[in-house]
Amino acid sequence: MQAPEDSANSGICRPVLEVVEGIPLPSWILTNWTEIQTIQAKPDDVLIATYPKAGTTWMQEIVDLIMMNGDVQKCRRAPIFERIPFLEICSPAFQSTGVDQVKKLQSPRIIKTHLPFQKVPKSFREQNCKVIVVARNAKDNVVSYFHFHRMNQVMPEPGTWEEFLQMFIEGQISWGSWYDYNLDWWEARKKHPILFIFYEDIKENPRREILKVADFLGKTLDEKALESVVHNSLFSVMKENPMTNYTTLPYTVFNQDISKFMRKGEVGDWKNQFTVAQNEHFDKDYAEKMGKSDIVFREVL
Ligand code: PPS
Repeated sequence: MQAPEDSANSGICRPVLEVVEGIPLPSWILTNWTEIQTIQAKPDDVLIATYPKAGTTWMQEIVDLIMMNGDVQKCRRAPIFERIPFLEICSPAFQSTGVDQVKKLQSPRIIKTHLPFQKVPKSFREQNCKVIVVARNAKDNVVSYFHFHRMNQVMPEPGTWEEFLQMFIEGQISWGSWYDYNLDWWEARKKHPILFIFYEDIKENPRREILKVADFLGKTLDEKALESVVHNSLFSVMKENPMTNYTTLPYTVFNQDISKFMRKGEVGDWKNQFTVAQNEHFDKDYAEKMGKSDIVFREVL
């Protein structure tokens, strides 16, 4: 995915949602659905799978830093969306598709996706590729997603916060239901090589979680390399790094005057957005959808 020309005539406009195999997706993905689904995985491919705004970019940077043994200069070779392409991206805002980008990568290929396990191209499942899933508590996730819709000009219109929250609860937003997504991947980890990491845990103890990721990838980091990974994946560092903060994209795509891509990076920011009534409504619905699962998210009450 290369950045587009910063032009008023670039054909960039907000898409509508289209349901593809039961998942609502921005309409631009449809044009490339067959290519996405038929991509050929390699056994040493690694997927970073996340519901949007759950900590994808953070994990992408952590993984690239680990793969580069903490060498930050190597990680500044290109923007994060070129180093670790987004499998299903296909939009007039970008010159090449995620599938084309993935095909050009050297192995081991690290690939970002927001698809639920059941919709990940079957080749990745057949090849038993490793997957790192990052999950974030639903309330912070929806707040982050709302602000992202406001600034991202190639996502559908978010409407008001009240409207967006209800669409999130109903799963009527891009990449569908947060609830189904996380339950699906949580279940999948019983039969597939999946490392399930929580955003809140990285925030609490980045060193501990980075070591888990390195171990999963079969990498050993010496103390200096580990310190570099911890430091260079801090929110404060990534926010100022043009290779991670998406400022290389023009404002016609990400209008960061509306909201920064690296917005707050906090746990519990939802308390600044939810009303008391919205919170009660959300909690009741959450208990109905997630109550039977043993997946436990923190920091939501
Ligand atoms: S995307 O568009 O789906 O790839 O977005 P994603 O990267 O998943 O999510 C963006 C949110 O993650 C926050 N973020 C971080 N938090 C803590 N530490 C680090 N290093 C970090 N990097 C990104 C980012 O700020 C977005 O969350 P909000 O709550 O909106 O700030």
